[in-house]
Amino acid sequence: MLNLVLFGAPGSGKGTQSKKLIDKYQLIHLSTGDLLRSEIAQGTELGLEAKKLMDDGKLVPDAVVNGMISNKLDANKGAKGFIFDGFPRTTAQAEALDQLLASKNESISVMVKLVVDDEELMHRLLLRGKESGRPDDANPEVIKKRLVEYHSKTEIVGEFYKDQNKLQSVNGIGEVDDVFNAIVGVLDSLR
Ligand code: B4P
Repeated sequence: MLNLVLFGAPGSGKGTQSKKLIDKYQLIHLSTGDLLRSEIAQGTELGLEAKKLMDDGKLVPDAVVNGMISNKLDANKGAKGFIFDGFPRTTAQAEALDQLLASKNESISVMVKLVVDDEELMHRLLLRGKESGRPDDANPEVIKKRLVEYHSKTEIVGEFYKDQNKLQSVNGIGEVDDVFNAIVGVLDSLR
């Protein structure tokens, strides 16, 4: 199985690259952001709680996202592998994911970190906010909060995988296809 953690700050291109990677490697895409937005669209209790936090640029509680991922792993038995997009975002989530996969005799193959500076991230997210109307992308103050959350709680997750010799960094600035080819280079070197 190929189990990829696609990692990076908000707007670093995780969702963009995931779409291309699932086509090439036939992996199941698990985006906690997409799963949460689907709960919001359905108006579930979980969605209503998550919306308040997301609109304010904050992370959703670990137990909520861990539960969603566990359900999705169970629902996709026999998959060739998974792309974890936007998950794990805290060390507690990374530990929970390791335990979940170990219980299925699986593990993370690699974490690919998309490296993009904050100025470029702000520019991309404001642009997406104008085009998509996503509430968390519309307001520069909320984007700033998301970047603070990333630097204070999420960036350290890279160390968790570095300690396992699984962290690979890729330049996330440049043409989408060039970033994609760099990720493919990392994944193909694992085979
Ligand atoms: P996510 O949905 O994960 O979204 P994201 O981090 O904002 O975006 P992503 O990195 O996928 O960017 P994209 O490719 O779309 O999270 C949203 C919120 O959900 C979080 O703030 C949090 O509240 C909550 N949440 C999600 N997971 C959680 C978890 N595990 N724990 C707790 N809370 C959680 O790219 C962005 C833009 O850049 C696009 O417009 C794209 O076109 C553009 N772009 C991409 N690549 C480019 C390139 N190479 N050059 C120029 N532009 C590029």
